[in-house]
Amino acid sequence: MSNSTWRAPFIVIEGLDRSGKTTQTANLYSRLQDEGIQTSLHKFPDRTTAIGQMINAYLCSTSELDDRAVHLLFSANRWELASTIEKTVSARTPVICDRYAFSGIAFSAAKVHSGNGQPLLPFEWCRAPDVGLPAPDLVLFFDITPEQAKARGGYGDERYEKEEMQVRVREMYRRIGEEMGAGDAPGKTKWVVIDAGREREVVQEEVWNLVSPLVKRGIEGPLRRLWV
Ligand code: 2DT
Repeated sequence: MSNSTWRAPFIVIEGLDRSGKTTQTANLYSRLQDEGIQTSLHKFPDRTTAIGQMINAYLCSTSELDDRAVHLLFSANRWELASTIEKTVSARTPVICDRYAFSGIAFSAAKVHSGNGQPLLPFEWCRAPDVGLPAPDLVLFFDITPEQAKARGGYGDERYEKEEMQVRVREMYRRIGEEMGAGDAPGKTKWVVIDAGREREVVQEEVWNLVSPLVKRGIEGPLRRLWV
């Protein structure tokens, strides 16, 4: 990163429950630290803010919220951090987020009416509040089949941790990935599907090989905005 048009990358890790996403994110972070690369790590939902606490109560089922209201809270929880992300990459510190706008769309658009199984919220409606957020340079989507997830010990107790829901979420992620495109065009978000059903070490190496060149080389040009 030699002159002022260079900045650090913004990288997002997305994935299904039981895909090993959180472990892999932690591993990536510590490997970057070991190489002397200071990185800023964020997790969405960020349950520490006032908005995040409302989201947490909803996910733990200690509160009920309208589906649209909670969707907007998830988005607001990202907007709270948007300018920090921008400033951090401009200051040449890489940003890694565990979940981002793609989770926002995938989980909300996967909700269905309990009676007739029809979608509760239109896909485009789900995407609208996140339009204009800082766009990541790279998204790693940790994909795992429902069978593999089950073999890893099943899901937890939070609101969305049910097999039927995870199957629909996976389908939504596939749609989002297709729309983002897998291309490598400069100045475009690169969406990479990681087969997270493999051995942890194998996945770890693939992640490292995708992330480390980006972090070491940096990115030329400003951060872009999602879907504008
Ligand atoms: P974790 O288990 O990773 O803490 O996620 N979710 C997340 C949404 O529904 N919308 C969002 O915008 C985000 C970021 C995914 C908690 C759950 O919250 C879901 C799982």
